[in-house]
Amino acid sequence: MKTEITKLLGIRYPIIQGGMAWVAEYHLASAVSNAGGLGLIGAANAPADWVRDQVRKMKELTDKPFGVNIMLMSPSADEVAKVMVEEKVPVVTTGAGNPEKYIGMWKEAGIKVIPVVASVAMAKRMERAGADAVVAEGSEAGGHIGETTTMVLVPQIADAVQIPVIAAGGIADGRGIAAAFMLGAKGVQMGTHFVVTDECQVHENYKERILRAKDIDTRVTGRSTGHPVRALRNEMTRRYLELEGKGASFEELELLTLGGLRKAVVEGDVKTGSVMAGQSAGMVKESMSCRALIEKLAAEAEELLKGTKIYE
Ligand code: TUI
Repeated sequence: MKTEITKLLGIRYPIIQGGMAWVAEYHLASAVSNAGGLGLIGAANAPADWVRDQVRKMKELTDKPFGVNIMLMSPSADEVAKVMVEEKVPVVTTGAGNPEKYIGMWKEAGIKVIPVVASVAMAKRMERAGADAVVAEGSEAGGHIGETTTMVLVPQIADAVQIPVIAAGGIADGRGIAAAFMLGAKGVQMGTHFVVTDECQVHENYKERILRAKDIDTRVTGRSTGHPVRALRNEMTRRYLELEGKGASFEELELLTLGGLRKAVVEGDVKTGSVMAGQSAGMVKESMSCRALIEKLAAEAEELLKGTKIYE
């Protein structure tokens, strides 16, 4: 499955594992990289030393390319950005903001830079700033999201920039990958399906919720505060949306979500915690190893794309 993305990143399959907060640590990321995809460590709100330690553990477990996702709203983003250079991380992806001020420093260090964007304007801006590729993340995705769905975002971004586009949001099987390529993507990023893999360290309750989720089981909280976040519906989303509907303040709403992701991932509190997941949760029916998942996805997509001119 050779594409511009496999060539750019030096990986076998054009499949990237999302750098999910609290979920994407070195056990998961190294399994994905060893299986021929690109594993990402999610720096989220973690301090720089935690990220450095994760990167070093990653290097012990794989000699394949890997990356770190930097969540730009994090108070430690500046420090984590420097760790990328010091530890010679091969690939950096960014989310939830504009990484422009770091791109020069990363490019100088030979790092491949791939911002996650949710609009055409941001994709063009990232290309001008020197990004090597962009992840076009549609609003089917889990966690912090934009407004536009993958189906319409990916082709518009693919038309607007010369750099390769990686599609994300709503992709959980080979059909989704084939569709993304038809829309102009050269690779895909997936989060939700990787949460239920054997190597992913999240609490069993979290995996269970994803495996049992139906098509209509996600909710988006925080649209009124400007921080829309998609998660599986539960007591927390129900109370949040009720309060949000009554015009509650940002502070009042924050109390409900603060630490909610950690509570769900680490403690397995899937009732009052935040079980972030994408709409593709309804398509995720089975746990398996990262290698089995990646090989299954690649085989399905290849079968569908046979005879097209997608691969180089
Ligand atoms: O970042 C994500 N997904 C995330 S981050 C996260 S941690 C968190 N937890 C609780 C509340 C808030 C965050 C959980 N999930 N995806 C990448 C992504 N980036 N989606 C959308 C964007 C984005 C949005 C605006 C990228 C750029 C952007 O630009 C704004 C600007 O500065 O113009």
